[in-house]
Amino acid sequence: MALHGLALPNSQVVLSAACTRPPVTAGRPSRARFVFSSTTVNRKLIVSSSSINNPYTAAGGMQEVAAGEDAHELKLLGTWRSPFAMRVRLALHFKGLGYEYQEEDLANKSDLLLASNPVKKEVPVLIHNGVPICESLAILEYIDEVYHGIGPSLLPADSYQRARARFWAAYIDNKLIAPWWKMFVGKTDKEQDEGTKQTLASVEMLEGALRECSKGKPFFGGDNVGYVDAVLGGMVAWMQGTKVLCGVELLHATKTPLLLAWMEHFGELEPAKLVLPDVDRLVEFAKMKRAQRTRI
Ligand SMILES: N[C@@H](CCC(=O)N[C@@H](CS)C(=O)NCC(=O)O)C(=O)O
Repeated sequence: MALHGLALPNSQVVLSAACTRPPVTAGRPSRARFVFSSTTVNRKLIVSSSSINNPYTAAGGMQEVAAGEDAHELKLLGTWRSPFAMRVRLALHFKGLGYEYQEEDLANKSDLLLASNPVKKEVPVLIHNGVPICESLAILEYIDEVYHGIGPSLLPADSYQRARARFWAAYIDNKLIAPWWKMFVGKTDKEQDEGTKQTLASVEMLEGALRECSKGKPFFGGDNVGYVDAVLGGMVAWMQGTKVLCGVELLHATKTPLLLAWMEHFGELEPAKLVLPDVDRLVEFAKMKRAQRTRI
């Protein structure tokens, strides 16, 4: 089997290959474009450097994605410090999918971002073969569906477990990130105190969620990272910077031992090492934004 490598931004490599096994189709938006011959198909093998030694992707990180030249074009618009963009990047790496990354300047948004997300004008936006998908949780579900069978599934197969994972993902957005933000930039001491109380209560609640979902395994997804891990994973660097930024210790060896261990295991994953920003850099940036009273 001949492989031809092509370097992409973000330390990714696209390999083209000719082989004879049945094609792995990549879901609705792309499927219509593919024409497969019954015996031999051209397809692209997408390898992201993060997944080569990543136990969370099958076949050593090399994934057959689709046939056809334009079968798999993923471009992500994000910012390095956005927990919402980070969770999408993490999920793409967990699944071993190559993508092009475009860093946005939120003070001077690109025409592509404005055209791709005209309603909210926010990152992240994932552009799949020219079609934009907005909202981080919707993006995670999209890639899990479209690339079903490619890399590990993010959401559980069981409907009840899936509903539960979605519940905790929404909880992280509404009950952890929203009050965290209040704690960080609340206009009054009262507002900041309320944010702190809510954030700490939510962290304890998430400790219980992790206990239930993981069943003694390291991740919300069990042995492997899944949807909730990616969603909370986007907040890891922010949580680590919280003590310096807000004077609040979020995790405790006695109150939240499972989350502490989760954070350690999570940080050891190759995708996390690639995607999560340096905490000191994040803290300096956040302090500067807070002093300027401008949005992060
Ligand atoms: N609910 C959205 C939140 C996205 C969001 O808040 N993005 C911020 C960056 S962290 C943004 O793009 N803000 C636009 C701006 O500041 O103008 C999601 O999950 O994708």
